[in-house]
Parts: sequence; C-alpha cells; structure tokens
Amino acid sequence: MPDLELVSHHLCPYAQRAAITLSEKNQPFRRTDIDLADKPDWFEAISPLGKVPLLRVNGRVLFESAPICDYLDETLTPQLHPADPLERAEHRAWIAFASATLDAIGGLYNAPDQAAFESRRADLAGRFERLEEALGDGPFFAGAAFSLVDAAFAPVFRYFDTFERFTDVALFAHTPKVRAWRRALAERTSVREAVGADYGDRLTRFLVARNSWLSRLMADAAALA
Ligand SMILES: N[C@@H](CCC(=O)N[C@@H](CS)C(=O)NCC(=O)O)C(=O)O
Repeated sequence: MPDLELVSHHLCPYAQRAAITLSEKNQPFRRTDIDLADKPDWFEAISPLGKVPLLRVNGRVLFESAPICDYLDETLTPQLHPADPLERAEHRAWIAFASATLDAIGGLYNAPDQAAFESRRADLAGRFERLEEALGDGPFFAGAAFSLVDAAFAPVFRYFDTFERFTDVALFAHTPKVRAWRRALAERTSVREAVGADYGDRLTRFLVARNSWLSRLMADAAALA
C-alpha cells in the first residue's frame, strides 16, 4: 500500500478530482492544503509548475491532475476509466472539456462588468448545451458507473451551488440531462467529502474579493437578505 499525500488547496477544483478519485477507490491518504497566495518554500521546491494538486507517492512527486488520476486508476480498483481504448480516449477528451469549462467559469466570476458577464454567461450556456448532447440516460456521464469524467465535472457544478445562493445564472434551463447529472454528482459521497464543511463560505469570500460583476451581484444580494 503506497503512502499517499495529496497537496492541495481548499478551493481547487483540480485537487478535488484527485480527492474524489482516491475516495472512489477507498484509498486512505493525507491531505495538505497550502496557501496559494503564500506558497511554502517546500512546495515551490517540489512543484515544477507551482500548482496544486501534487500527489506524493512514497516520496515521489506527481503533478497535474490528469496523470495523477490516471496513475490512481491504473494502480487501484475499481477502475474508473473505460477498458476500451477508444472510449477511454473519449473520456480523456471530455475531461479536457471540463478543464476548459473551469477556465470559462473563471472568466465568468472575473468579468469586470455586466456586458462581459453576460457574454461569458452565454458562452458557458453553450458549453452545457454541447455537454447535454453527449449525455445518455445517466445517472452518470457514461451511465450507471461513476467514471473519471464524473470526478472532473463534479467540481465544475459545485461552483454553481455558491453562485446560485446570490444570483440566478440561468445556465441549465435548456439542459435537463446536465441538471440531473449535476444532482446525482452532488449526492455522491466522494464528491461531498472532497471539500471541507467551510467550502461555501471560503468560496464566497474569494468571489467577493474579486471586485468583479459577480462580486457586486453577491454584495447586493447579501444587502437585501
Ligand atoms: N492543469 C492543472 C491545473 C491546476 C491548477 O490550475 N491549479 C491552481 C489552483 S486550482 C493552482 O495551483 N494555481 C497556482 C497559483 O494560483 O499560483 C491540473 O490539471 O492539475
């Protein structure tokens, strides 16, 4: 049994992918959350890209969430990637789509004004419509079995739980399959346990501090509450 340490950050969606994967495999691990605004020297020394997540495996360091999750999938059961190579490549492609969607979410919460917010919101709505076309009967991306694509999208959907406390971003109105998938992921134990109990409050503080259009919507909603 390898000694595993996940070097992470409280809010990082990429680190959540690794935490979810470890949990789906019932693999015990230590989690070390660092402050990305004040990175410890030991972290700078072992992180080639200066990013979390890192996975320390018996003292060796893996970086980047995709190879981390692939390594875990190749060494621990149950296997979460499909056995068929073509299907596996498709899953990896949708995981890349999840990463691009995370970038688009960053664009949304950093939008400086209403016009930028609206155009980034419309871009995201288009991405979820594209995703809708890729989904089957559920409850998960590839049907009954939870996969690494599910581990990649659960942190994507988690952002909206916080956004929707303050404003209706109306992103899922025309995507019933995505809505059902989001609900199924939110109920999954591995997904729930991938963040701390204070995640929502931490994310709220992070978003308010962006000084963006969303920060203003959140401040207005809080003032009305
Ligand atoms: N492609 C990387 C992305 C990881 C990433 O962007 N991590 C962010 C936190 S969520 C980070 O560490 N950023 C460095 C910083 O903020 O300085 C992966 O899949 O692991």
